[in-house]
Amino acid sequence: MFTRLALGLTAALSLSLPAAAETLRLSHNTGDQTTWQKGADKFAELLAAETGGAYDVRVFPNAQLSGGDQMKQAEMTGRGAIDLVLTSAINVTPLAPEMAAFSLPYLYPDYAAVDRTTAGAAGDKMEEIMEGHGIHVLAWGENGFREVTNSKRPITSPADMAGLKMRVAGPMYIDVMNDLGANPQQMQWTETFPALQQGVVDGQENPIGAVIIPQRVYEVQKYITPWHYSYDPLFLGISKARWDGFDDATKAQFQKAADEAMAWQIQISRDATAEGLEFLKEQGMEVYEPSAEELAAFREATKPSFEKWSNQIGADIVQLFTDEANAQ
Ligand code: X2X
Repeated sequence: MFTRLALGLTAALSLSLPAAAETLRLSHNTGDQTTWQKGADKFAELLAAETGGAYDVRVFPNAQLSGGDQMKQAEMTGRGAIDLVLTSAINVTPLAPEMAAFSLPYLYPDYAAVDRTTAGAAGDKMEEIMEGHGIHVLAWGENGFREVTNSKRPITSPADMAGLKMRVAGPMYIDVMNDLGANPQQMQWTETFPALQQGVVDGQENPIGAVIIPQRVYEVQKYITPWHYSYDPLFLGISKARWDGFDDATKAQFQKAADEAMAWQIQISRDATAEGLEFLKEQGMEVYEPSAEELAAFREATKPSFEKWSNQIGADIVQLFTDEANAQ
């Protein structure tokens, strides 16, 4: 009796339990309320649905898997220590300096120009370069146009940047801030909020919808100028070793989940940005919206770093980007 019951129970259990899901670890380097996190969660959800639960994507925020080092995630993914990464272009420039092309100062007039680039030859070229570093890019997402905030004064012209202690993420932004007369320092994003709070730095720059609002930067910053000086895309990448091990059907499932999740992530980032300035005003921030002439002055001031980084990236690649950015 007991044996029959036990056997019956075992059979019922084995029928009701799906085959063990394979766990994949996904790293990103912002907090758990950002549109990065939401995009990663959406990918996990869509992939589970696509594959009938065969893959369980676990999302790790704040660059936990790389000891808090946001620049190290891509390299770890390239050698298979991390399965999936969702990060922005500027974070992979130590590995692939060409990725700085996306973020050259004042490259893009608008979102349409951005979308032509990621969908076109420039995006293809970057995917090929990342593949060479062991990362298969599944889809492009959005961090966004990076806007400047600080605790000292409204920024209306390059002269207002003089001497401001600015936290930046990556090497190109050090040069751009130097062009503007600021005093830049590279710092992990996870360390930036307390640094702003304690006055270790005066300001920072990040996209409104994807980062500034969900990470509550308005609590420690008074002034924001939407100067659109640099665009930063996200990409969802998978370790090439793992990707190459999938059959075609599995690849198609990953591709579909990634395309849908990142298209959605771009949309929620743009929506949050569009409503963002009003929200930031309500939170007590002072917004300065520069005129076309004022924007031209920032663009003019940042030309030396555009030139310097164009040389580093290579003329052919920069040409691919400028062609698509300026196409009609
Ligand atoms: O560190 C930043 O500023 C962030 C979150 O935007 C990036 O990852 C580049």
